[in-house]
Amino acid sequence: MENKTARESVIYQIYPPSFMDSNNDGWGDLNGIATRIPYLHQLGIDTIWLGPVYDSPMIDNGYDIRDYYKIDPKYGTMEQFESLLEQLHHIDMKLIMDLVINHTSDEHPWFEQSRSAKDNPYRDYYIWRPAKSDGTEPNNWRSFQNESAWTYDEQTDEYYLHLFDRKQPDLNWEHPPLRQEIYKMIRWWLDKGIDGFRLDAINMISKHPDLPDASEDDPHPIGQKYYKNGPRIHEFLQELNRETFAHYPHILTIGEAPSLTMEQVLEYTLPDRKELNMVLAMDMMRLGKDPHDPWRSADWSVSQLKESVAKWYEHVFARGEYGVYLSTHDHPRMIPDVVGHHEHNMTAAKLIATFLHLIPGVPLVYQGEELGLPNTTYDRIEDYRDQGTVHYYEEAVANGQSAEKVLSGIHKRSRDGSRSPMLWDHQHHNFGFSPDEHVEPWIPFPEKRGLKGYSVSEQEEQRGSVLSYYRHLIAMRKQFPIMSHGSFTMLLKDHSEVFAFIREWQSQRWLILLNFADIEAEIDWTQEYRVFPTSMVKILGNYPHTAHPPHLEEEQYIEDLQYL
Ligand code: TEU
Repeated sequence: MENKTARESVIYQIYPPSFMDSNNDGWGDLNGIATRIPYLHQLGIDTIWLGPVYDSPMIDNGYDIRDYYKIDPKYGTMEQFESLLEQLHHIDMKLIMDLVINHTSDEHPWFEQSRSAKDNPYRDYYIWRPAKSDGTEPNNWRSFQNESAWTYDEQTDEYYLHLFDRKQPDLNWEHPPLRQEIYKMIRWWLDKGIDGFRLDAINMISKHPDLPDASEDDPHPIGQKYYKNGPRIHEFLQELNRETFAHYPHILTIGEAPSLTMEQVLEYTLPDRKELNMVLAMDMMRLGKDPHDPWRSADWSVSQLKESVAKWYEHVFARGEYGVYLSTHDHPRMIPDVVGHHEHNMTAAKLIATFLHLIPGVPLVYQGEELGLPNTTYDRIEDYRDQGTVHYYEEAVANGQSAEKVLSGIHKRSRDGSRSPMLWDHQHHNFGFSPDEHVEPWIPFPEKRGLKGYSVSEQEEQRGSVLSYYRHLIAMRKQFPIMSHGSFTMLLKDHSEVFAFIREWQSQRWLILLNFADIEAEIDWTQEYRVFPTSMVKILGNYPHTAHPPHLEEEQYIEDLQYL
């Protein structure tokens, strides 16, 4: 995709199990998504990133693929997929799919072959090693679930590597026939006319060939320095690009590649390197997380957020693309972490929305964020669905920690926090998630009484809702290129609560002031204010009745913005 178009887009992430169910099984599906196209259209987004909908045993909600060429029956059929794609294209919306090629499900036929015998032709599609001479695992790497990254398989008396769950064995990219199979599959999807991919865990596909032991003091998960951005990663990505993406010039490829230095970001994204169009700026999501223990929260400050935004801008913006986001299906929703001390969630939701859409980078909106949904917490472990969460709970309780304490960590950090179903219609018992309102969704809704005002139906009716604010911000991006192309200058660098900056583009100059504290902020303008010598016009704010051009009522004013 050309840079200009990529940079101007707003991407919306659909997490398929939780978006919309059309057939009353409590599980989101493709036809459900199709019924919500008008909603997506009105929101104004131009690209959908659809989570994995391939055939899968669903131990990781589809990130464990059994058949790349088939739609999972829980989601529907290939015909339904094609119809959805066609309907989206009809209104000029793009669809990118999740591409999970670091691993498959252990139920993928390749793995079934691979594990059956050492001399099976598929053996080297995966990474097998014998035990060390002392009988222990081939090395001390830990998986993202914080177990050993190796599982022993009796059939051939060897271990296979899995960076994620034991039911997600890692593919062996060192093996050329595997790579060719992957390229074939990617071309097959691109030939269907999809508009690109979000590449899952893509910087982990090249492992250090010796698979060495790591230091036990390394950040979680131990071993990552030997497989993140490994020795052959760029060779693999350039080959992948040459064999697939290069033949489809209008597609968009977004890499999920955690823990990159800025130099590494450029290696993945500089156009002349011919690898990916952009990567996701993930380090902001690490704020508030203890690097050694994913279940512990850490203190974070607005200054860290400033550093991260400035760093990406300075090193990448002029030369490559990157995506910015506030939450995904892997992270708790950001509001409690970032602005938990705010009394008014909806105001806070608009604050972080303004942040997301006004900082440099392509914004990715995760479903429900446009409603200001808070993070979901459950009081009983039985209500959690994420494997990693359940493993952690069982292990911690078995090690003598109190269930209450473990749950309180889970409340802050579990991936399920952002996975409860969309709230479409408050008049239905199940918020319109399934047509039959008595159907229970696969994961419970949060406590009902806390949800007043959050549904689409309520926010459609309510002037000044978070939903209307998102619609507005997204429409503004189309109208004002400054939001995608403008330069960025940080102001008030040392202020501990206020995030202030200027964007400039051609003759426009915007000042963005974000107060992350829930009290009024003191600002010394003597230096910064001088760049705005003439009168300023307020064009957007998250408090309804603060200053705006005095001759206009708020409502008229918001409408008039269209014509600014
Ligand atoms: O996540 C990969 C990833 O990089 C993880 O670090 C992620 O941040 C972690 O799971 C958070 O706890 C991707 C998908 O987004 C995730 O849903 C999958 O479980 C994972 O890959 C395996 O496919």
